[in-house]
Amino acid sequence: MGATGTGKTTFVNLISGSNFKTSGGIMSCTPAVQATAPFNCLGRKITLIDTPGFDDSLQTDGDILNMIATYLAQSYRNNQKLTGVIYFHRISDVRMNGVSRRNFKMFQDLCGDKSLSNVVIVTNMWGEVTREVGQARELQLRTDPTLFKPIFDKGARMHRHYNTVDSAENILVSFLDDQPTTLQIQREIVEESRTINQTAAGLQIEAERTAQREEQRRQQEEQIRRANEAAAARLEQQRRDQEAARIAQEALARQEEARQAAARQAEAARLAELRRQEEIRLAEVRRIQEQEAAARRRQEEEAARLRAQMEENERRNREEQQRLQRLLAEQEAAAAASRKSDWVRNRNKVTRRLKKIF
Ligand SMILES: Nc1nc2c(ncn2[C@@H]2O[C@H](COP(=O)(O)OP(=O)(O)O)[C@@H](O)[C@H]2O)c(=O)[nH]1
Ligand SMILES: [Mg+2]
Repeated sequence: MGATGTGKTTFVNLISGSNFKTSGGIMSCTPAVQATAPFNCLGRKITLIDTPGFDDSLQTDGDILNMIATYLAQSYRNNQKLTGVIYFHRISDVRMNGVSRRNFKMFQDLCGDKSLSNVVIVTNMWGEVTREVGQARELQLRTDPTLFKPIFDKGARMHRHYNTVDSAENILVSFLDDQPTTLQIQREIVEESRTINQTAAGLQIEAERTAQREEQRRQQEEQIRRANEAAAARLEQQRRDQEAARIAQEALARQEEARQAAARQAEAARLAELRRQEEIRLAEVRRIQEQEAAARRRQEEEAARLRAQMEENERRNREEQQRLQRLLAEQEAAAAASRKSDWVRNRNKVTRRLKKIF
């Protein structure tokens, strides 16, 4: 067992002479559990069982578990016990990534603690790293409690594989003294009559699915929350923009109002000035008219006074004339009685006076 691309099929082909398809890239090439034909090795008849990894590019973990579990359960029912289980790990991997950890977890759930003394962790691809780096990583895999240490503590072993038949044989040799074992999933399905989903591995997959769904739900909620926040922010921005536009509009309206008020004021001042000038002009006209009227009145009064004076003069003249006529008549009458010369003199005198008057 082991993650896709860790060299399981290559190992199986190398030691068994099989010709199972290996993968050259990220696509997995072991679509199903496949057993080699029994082959002779180290004086024993051996059958190797190759499995796909729990990170198949085409099948779900559930599908792969179904295949492996069904195969193992059937083997157990057929009384074909397993002598050893190999878990492959590339020493060239810089660290144990998520895929490797998930595969290892599934591997543990399939085996169970009781089979760990039949388990060998095989590290391969040693040619890809320097000896120092490889040794350091091997030590870490052996001693880090988050890596393989827990299963080593419970009886599992570790071997290097140098991609040679000798190296592969050495690994198989290490199983020669082991008693055949029953894996946990075989017990769970055959002896405890659990469905695959009820096995530890099945429950693990279900827990992962639930965690995935939970994570998806959380991400969706997060997306919705972000979208809502973005929408709220957009709305808030729109509201602010509208508010700014409203304030700007109000300011414009106030400016326009002030401009109109100033224009009205200026117009009112202009009209008031016009009115004032008109009033001044009218007052001037009135004053001139009054002056003219006064002059006319004075002229009329003067004319009346002159007329009255003339009338008075005429009246007086008439009276004087009458008086003089009377006097003349008296004198004429007296002349009859006085000297003619005197009368003549008097008459001449009166005549001169009359001429003066008229
Ligand atoms: N350098 C090196 N490459 C290997 C070794 N074993 C497998 N490979 C290569 O790793 C790739 C994946 O191998 P494969 O056996 O299909 O891996 P599986 O998916 O675990 O069965 C192939 O290109 C192999 O040629 C090894 O021991 N050393
Ligand atoms: Mg394979």
